Amino acid sequence: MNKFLLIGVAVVVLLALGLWLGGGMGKQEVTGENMTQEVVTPTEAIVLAEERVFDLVGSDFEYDVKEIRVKKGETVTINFTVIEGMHDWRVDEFEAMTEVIEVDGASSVTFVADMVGTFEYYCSIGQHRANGMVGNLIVEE
Ligand SMILES: [Cu+2]
Repeated sequence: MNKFLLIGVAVVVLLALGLWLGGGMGKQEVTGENMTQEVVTPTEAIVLAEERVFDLVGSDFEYDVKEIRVKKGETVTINFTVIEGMHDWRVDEFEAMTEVIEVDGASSVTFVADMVGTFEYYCSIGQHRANGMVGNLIVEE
């Protein structure tokens, strides 16, 4: 009795081993149920940091864009031009600033918006800021 059981177990083990090795054991039929399916996981999309570009025009004494909204972590580029007077664009919190330019001039600055909040950008020339040459950079989570 014991011997029979042992042989039975041995056969089952051998069959299982045969299946596992992919060879099959002679008469043993390989059914779909017992086959291991290869699971194909979709390749994770590579998420590139968003790059945001804004064109701003300065005049006496305002920016044509008064609010810029970005997401935290985005790389922000400001392309600044002037159609009147002499101005710059800067945000102290990100130590971002363009050059001071005059009409027909152009200056760009790129920075990473790595803090959430509302930050005032302004022109640093004379009393321009006090005269309202400001805007808000809003960085959202
Ligand atoms: Cu100005």
